[in-house]
Amino acid sequence: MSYTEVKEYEPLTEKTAVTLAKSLGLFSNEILMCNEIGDGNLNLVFHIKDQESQKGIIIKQALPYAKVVGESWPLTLQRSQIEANALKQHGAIVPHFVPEVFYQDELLAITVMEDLSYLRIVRNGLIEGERYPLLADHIGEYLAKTLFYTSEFALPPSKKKEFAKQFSNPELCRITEELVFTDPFFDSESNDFEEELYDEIQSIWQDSLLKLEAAKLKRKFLTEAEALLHGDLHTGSIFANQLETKVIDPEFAFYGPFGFDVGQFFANLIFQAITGNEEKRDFILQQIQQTWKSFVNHFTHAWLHHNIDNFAEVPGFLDSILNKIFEDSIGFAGCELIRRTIGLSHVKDLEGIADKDERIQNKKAALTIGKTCILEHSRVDSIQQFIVLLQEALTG
Ligand code: SR1
Ligand code: MG
Repeated sequence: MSYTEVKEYEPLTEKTAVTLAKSLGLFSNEILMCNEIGDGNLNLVFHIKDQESQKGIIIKQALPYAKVVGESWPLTLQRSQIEANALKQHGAIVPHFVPEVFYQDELLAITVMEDLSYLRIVRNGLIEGERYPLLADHIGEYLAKTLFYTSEFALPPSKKKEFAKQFSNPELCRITEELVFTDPFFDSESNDFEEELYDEIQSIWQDSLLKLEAAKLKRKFLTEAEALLHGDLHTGSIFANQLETKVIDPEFAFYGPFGFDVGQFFANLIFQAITGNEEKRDFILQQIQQTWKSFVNHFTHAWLHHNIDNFAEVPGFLDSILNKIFEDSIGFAGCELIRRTIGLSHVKDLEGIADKDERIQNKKAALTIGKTCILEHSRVDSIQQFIVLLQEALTG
C-alpha cells in the first residue's frame, strides 16, 4: 500500500518514513538512509537521504502529546497543519529564509520539507564558538518582512482577519501563555530550577511591580493580533552557515504582537552574551544591535513602498509603531530569559555549563537581566540605550 493512502494516524518509524518518502516519488533510488533526529520538545523528525545522489528530505511528524513531558500532556495534531501553512505563508514573503514544503498530510500530521542538514542549528553553533556574520541582517529582514506583510499595513483588514482565523492556535498559545507568561512568576508545578536559585526566584514571586509589567506583557500576547508570528523564534529554530539563514518550526504560529518574535530572538542571543567571554559578549551585543537596525531598515522600506493604510504618511505614525515594537520586544525578551532559566524547557546555553557554581552564576545573571528587561522595557528609548543597559547588567 502507498503510505499516502493510510487512513489512520500512527507515529512513523524509520522504516515507514522511508516507505512514505518512496510513495511520494521524491527519490529515484531504492536504497534510502533514514535517521530520526528530533531533539526538540514536541515532534518526530526523520532525515531521509539517498547516499548516491546526496539528495535528502526532512519528514516532520507531530506526536499527539508533548514529547518533553510524555503522553500525560496531550497536544493537538492540528499544529502540523499550522506549521506547514505558516512555512508556506512566510515562505511566500521571504522564500530565501524558509525551507520549501514539498508535501503535507493532515491525517498523519506530517510535513515533508527541504533538507537543511548542510546548515547548523544556530544555538549549537554559537555555543561552540561559531560566528554567523549575516545572521543579524537576515533575521532582521525575516522579522520585518514576515511581520509587516501579514499585518493590516499590507493586507486589507478582511484578509488579515481571514488569516488570523486560519492561524488560530489555542493549544500552542496556551503553552506560551502558561510557560512563558504565567508559571515562572508563581510557585507553579511546571517550574524547574536548582535550589541554589531559590532566593532569586522568591524575589521574583514577591515583586509586585515586576508581576504588574509581566501581566501587561501577557495581556499583549493574549489580545494584540498584529501579525502572523513564528511564535517560537529561539536560536534552536534557526539554521545557518556563513552565507545562509533558514527559520524552521513555526508550529506556534498565530496572530500576535509584532514584538514577540523579535524579543524571543533577542533573549536567546542574550544567553550567549551571558555565558560568553568579553569578546563574545561584545560580538553578541553587536548582533543584537544589527538585528534591530536591519529590522528598522526593512520595515521602513516596506512601510514607504507597500503600506495600504490611509494614515501611512502621517508624520510620526511609523516611528510610533517602531517604538512600540521595540519596547514590547524588550519586555518579551525579559519573559523569555526568565522562563528558559526557571520554567519548563531550558536552554543548552545554560544547562550545558558543567560546573555547577558557574552555571548558577550564569542563571542568576539571566534572571537579573530578565527582570531588568521587564521592568525597564517601556523606558528604553533606543537600541543604543538597550545595549548600554545590557552592558551594565553583564559587567555589573
Ligand atoms: C511543552 S513545549 C515547551 C517549549 O518548547 C517549545 O520550543 C516552546 O518554546 C515551548 O514553550
Ligand atoms: Mg520548536
